[in-house]
Amino acid sequence: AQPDIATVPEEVLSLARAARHVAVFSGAGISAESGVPTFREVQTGLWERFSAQDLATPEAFEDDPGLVHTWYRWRAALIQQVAPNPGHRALARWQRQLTERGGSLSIATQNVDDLHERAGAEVLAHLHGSITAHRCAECEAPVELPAPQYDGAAAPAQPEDPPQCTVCGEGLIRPGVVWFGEALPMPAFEAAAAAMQSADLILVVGTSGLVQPAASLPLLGMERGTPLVEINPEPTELSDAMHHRLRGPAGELLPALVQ
Ligand code: BJW
Ligand code: ZN
Repeated sequence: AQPDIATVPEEVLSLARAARHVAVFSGAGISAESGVPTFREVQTGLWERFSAQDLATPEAFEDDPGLVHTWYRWRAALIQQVAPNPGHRALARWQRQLTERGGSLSIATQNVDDLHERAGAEVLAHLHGSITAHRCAECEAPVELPAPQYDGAAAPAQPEDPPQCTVCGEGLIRPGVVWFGEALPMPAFEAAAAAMQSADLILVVGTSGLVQPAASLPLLGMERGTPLVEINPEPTELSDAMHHRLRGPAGELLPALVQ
């Protein structure tokens, strides 16, 4: 037997082979093996004293726009410097295979990175926005910023102020992401809900399942009895609701699942 196949039970392999419409709900853990830190990891450099949860808020941006802006620019630089991993690539491959056979694989991600896309997959829903999109915090005008100049490997020594909006002349430019207390983009949320409700297999990959309302999306499959499979090295808030729990890194388990 091939060693990597042994980590996925036969029952789950046969679910994967039989599935025509797969829905994937992904979180920071799928990008961890690419070198993008998850939200519950301890931060370094300028952000040492802050948790990611504290920085991802409108209040943090109001209190210290430079700190939050620089954090996002540094993360954008890091994301730009890293590459998709075998987990992202396995999903992209499976999406192509299913689409060719008249099926589908829908990805609803909480991640603001573009690593699914760079692996060749189409993403149905970016539930928490995108780190490369920007808009005015006051008038909401969309703005394009040049690619960040930081070295993503090292945190910048000094915070840098965000640019000012040239449309209204008042607001500061903020990242096009969803912070705590903000509403998720409705079209993305609805598309993800529809994909979960029509799937015949749901994969929950690399998420702690702590952040609502996104974390409730895969549970929509329970109404139809759709098999739910979790891929995560650790138990999560969603684990109890899963029919199968595959404990290990997504970069190894996803390629083993997609034959
Ligand atoms: C691996 C791995 C490997 C490691 N392979 N796996 C009760 C009910 C409903 C809501 C609330 C509630 N209490 C509070 C709320 C509100 C709040 C919330 O949920 N708070 C909780 C913390 C309790 N939610 C909100 O505020 C949301 N908005 C909202 O509710 O709006 C209401 C409203 C309606 C109408 C009008 C106005 C308002 C918004 C939530 C926005 C979340 N935003 C962030 C930041 C995005 C930008 C950025 O990137 O900076 O989204 S926070 C952060 O958490 C980010 C993530 O997408 C999200 C989820 O995190 P994720 O992806 O699960 O990562 P981690 O780090 O938590 O977990 C990583 C996992 O990977 C771990 O399990 C590891 O084991 C695993 N792993 N290596 C596989 N190799
Ligand atoms: Zn403006």
